[in-house]
Amino acid sequence: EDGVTRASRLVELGTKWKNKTMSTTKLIPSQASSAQNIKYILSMFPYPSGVLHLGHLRVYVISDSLSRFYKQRGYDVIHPMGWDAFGLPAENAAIDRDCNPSTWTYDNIAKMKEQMKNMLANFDWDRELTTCSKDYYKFTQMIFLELYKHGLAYHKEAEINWDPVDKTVLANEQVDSTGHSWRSGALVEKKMLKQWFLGITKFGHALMNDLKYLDDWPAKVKSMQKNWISESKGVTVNFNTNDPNFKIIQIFTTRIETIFSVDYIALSASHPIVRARLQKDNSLKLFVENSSNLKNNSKDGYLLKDIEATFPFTGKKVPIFVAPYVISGYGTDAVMGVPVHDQRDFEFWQKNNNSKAASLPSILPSKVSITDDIPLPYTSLDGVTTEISGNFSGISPLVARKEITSALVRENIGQETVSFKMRDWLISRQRYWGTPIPIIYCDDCGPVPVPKEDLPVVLPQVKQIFNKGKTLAQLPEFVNTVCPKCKKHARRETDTMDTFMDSSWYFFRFLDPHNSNEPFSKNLATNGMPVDIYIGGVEHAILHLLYSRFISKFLGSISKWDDSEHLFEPFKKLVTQGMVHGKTYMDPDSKKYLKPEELEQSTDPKIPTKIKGSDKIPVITYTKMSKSKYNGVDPNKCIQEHGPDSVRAHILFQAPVEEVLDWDESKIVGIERWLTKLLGSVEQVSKLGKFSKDYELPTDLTDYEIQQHNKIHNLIKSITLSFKNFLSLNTVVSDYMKLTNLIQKELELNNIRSALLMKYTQQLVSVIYPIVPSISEEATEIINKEQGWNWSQYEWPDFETKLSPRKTKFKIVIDGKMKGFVEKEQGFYLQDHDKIIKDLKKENNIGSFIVESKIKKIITKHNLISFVS
Ligand code: ANZ
Ligand code: ZN
Repeated sequence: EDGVTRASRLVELGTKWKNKTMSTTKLIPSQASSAQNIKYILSMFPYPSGVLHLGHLRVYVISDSLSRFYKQRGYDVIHPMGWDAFGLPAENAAIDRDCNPSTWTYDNIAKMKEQMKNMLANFDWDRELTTCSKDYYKFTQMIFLELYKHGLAYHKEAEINWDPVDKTVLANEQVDSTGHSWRSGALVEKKMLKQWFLGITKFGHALMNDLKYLDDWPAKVKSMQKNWISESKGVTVNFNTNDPNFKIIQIFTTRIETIFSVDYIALSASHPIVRARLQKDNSLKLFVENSSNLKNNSKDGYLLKDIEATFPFTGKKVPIFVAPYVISGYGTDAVMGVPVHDQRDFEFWQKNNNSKAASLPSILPSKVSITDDIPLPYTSLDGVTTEISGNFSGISPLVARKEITSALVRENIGQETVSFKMRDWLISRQRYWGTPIPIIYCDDCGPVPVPKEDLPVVLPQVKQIFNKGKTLAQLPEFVNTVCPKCKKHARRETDTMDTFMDSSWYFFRFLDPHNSNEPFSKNLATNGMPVDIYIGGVEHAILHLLYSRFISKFLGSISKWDDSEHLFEPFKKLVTQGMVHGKTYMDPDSKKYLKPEELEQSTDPKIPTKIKGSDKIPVITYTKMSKSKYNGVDPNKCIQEHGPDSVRAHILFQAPVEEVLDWDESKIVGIERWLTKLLGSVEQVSKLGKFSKDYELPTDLTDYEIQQHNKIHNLIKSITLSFKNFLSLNTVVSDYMKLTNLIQKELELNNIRSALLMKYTQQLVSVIYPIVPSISEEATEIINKEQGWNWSQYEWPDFETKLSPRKTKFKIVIDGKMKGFVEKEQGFYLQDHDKIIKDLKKENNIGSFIVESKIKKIITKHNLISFVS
């Protein structure tokens, strides 16, 4: 057979059936389906970069296959697609190419939409949304105003992460552990700026706690979220100060039992006392500016010489430092330093207070005396409290923790609290291409929210983008406005929102995409949410998923949607698909990566690839696709060469959904052969005669037919369960192949009646629809043409329970000698010989006579099995 014609037919079929969709009940708002019957299947929507890459392809093949499957099973499937269209790449492209970000974005959307259609992804295009369209961002602004109304959006001066390359502020989540920007890779600087924050920490407990209900989320993602949120149970304690403007410093500690050993207080650069002093104290200002570029593991400190702190319990006085190791925005921005019990505090004290000895420990191992020489700091919780601890000495540290806390609460100088590592979400971005923050600044009224009826605050079209990131601020017609309250002259906020805000609620909008009054109707959201299956990259394990959970919970808390358990979790099942790795060739000597043109590839798969002009065999590995490794694959080209269904089946067949996929295009030939064979078999079976479209399984099946029926229906069962329960789509494809082989074999053997074979063929054509839709459509057309039917393959076949076959006695003969009888199902002798041997070896009376290695031939009849060696 000719590989090229084979492939080109598959390509043609892709084009032929490209726009064929299977309609289900349209979930238009007026005829909302009942919640039980809705399956909401969602792929993470892409950034419209203009090119679909293999990662996209993999996600959309998964979601498209699932959505087709559930449609066949009778669900009202929601399978929408949209565009996460605001963000820096558009802005940078506009600067580079001197065009408008909007033009660039919408061009890319058009391109990507076409590519999605080419891969036969069947999205609900009537639900399409684009976050940069004002029909969408109007409601992003409305949700911001809801947050504002509920005290969850606030304007605050804070130490923020500044990306010097992208010239914008970053959320903490966007800075990696080495202090670099997730996007530009630049070393992030600290700056003080007045910014808009969203109060995600108010939902910290629910975000943490409810993870335990997400049974269908990967454990890895849940633990990443846990680590990110990181709930710490502790105590806040008020220390008095002699600062004339601040009477109290509140510290947060998780080790209150060590408080009797406190030696100093340390403040972060954001602490109000520090803020207040910055203007007057130049050397402090210098210290803060310099240390802003230091990491949090710096041991530097700045002593505030004119003030000190007093622990009201004991009257103990301690110095106050400003220290970069105190993280801005965590806890209370103030810590009590306990050098004898904490490593960081120990090092800080050594560096900043050499002359003065640290306090004695308040906890020590049980057998040790306070004057003994033990290595410090003593960080363990084992032991007993020492006499330093006054009324609380001689008890276990955990008991002391409880008792000291109660005493502080009683005296009104302390309180139990939880702090989260997760900080409030900084959403201000000093960039143009984003949702304008709907706030107006008035000299008299302060920040005033834009009234709902004035939304959207439209992002003005601009001719030029300023690389300094201040584009909106330079547009007087945008900036100047009137105060909604007092009608005096006022200025608009010129920052835009983090694009993660746009994507934190888009799954609600998909349920009611044309609503022009509100983001979505409560009824439709309640019916459609949560998303049943959400598919996307594990790179979103923290940011996007956490923000989406937060906004969903917030919208639930203000009654914008409902769910019976009141968890307000947006995504029931989360599937994180693995990466696609490309085939990488390396010169074994120079260790250089080789370009395709440096290789000599044979069309014969048995001949290995060589390095051109030599006999050297390159080292082949699979690695993350990148330009520098010359291992990138363009899915569009692949589809043009092999047809969409070959690529779809290949991508699913090569690896389980959650695992890394090593992209080896040479293996696609196997898929092409299978699909071609499948169509050939369908054609042949359809030509066996004229049959009834709704042929019922007859009652007089022969044993052989029963046996084959069971084989076929076990495969259909396995396919159904793989889709439904395990999402093991690679086994679905291998079951498809087995089914095809079975049918082809029966065609050759002619052992089952043709009407039955036709029926199985129809069932095969139905179950392949989710993954190879154009092949399924074509096969249906072939059948209908030959049979003169108008049959539709969309209904999913039931798998019937195994009919129990009658038993019969087989005579077992080995090399002409009778060894005994075995009772088996009548069809036993028809099975694979390997299976027969395996089963017979288990039989007590004859098993020991059968020596596999000696067997040359097996003769099987309806009552006899004879081995020849
Ligand atoms: C006194 C103390 C004694 C502490 C001791 C620890 C050990 P986690 O679990 O991370 O929440 N801390 C509080 N606020 C901080 C901030 N903004 N930046 C840096 N550190 C801060 O740890 C809480 C502990 O980290 C707190 O308990 C506090 O130091 C410090 F033997 O208080 B501890
Ligand atoms: Zn005003």
